[in-house]
Amino acid sequence: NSPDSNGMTPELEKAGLLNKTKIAEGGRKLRKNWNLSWVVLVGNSLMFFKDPKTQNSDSWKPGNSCPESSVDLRGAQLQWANELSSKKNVFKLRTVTGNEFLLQSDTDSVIREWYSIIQKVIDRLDKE
Ligand code: I3S
Repeated sequence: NSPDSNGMTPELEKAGLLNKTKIAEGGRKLRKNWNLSWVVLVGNSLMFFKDPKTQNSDSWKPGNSCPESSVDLRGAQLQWANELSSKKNVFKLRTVTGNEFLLQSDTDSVIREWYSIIQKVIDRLDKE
């Protein structure tokens, strides 16, 4: 049951700090630039904020500061990608539009929770 499609406010699923780098834009490879990002999963979207002031669970709501970027998870692909970095606990998220992000945390449980909740959203959207 999608909270987006019936006009209801989507629910906050998860928010937290992760290391992030974008590695491709529209299928074109980009140079890595790792940054700490405040990541918010709401409804079908994964949003990235860089302003530390936005690091609370209301940061995604209207009237608060805009995300640096936002990813539509519909049709997205998720995979562990430790071969793509010297860092541990790295996964890659690829959008239908060919944007690719690496997300990373030094804490095993943190990165596993993010992987599993993002995969759950992707699976839910695949079934719609
Ligand atoms: O996959 P790469 O190219 O070895 O990634 C590293 C580089 O992007 C490096 O930046 P410069 O080559 O622009 O100096 C970054 O500082 C590293 O963090 C990148 O590698 P890791 O293994 O951290 O993803």
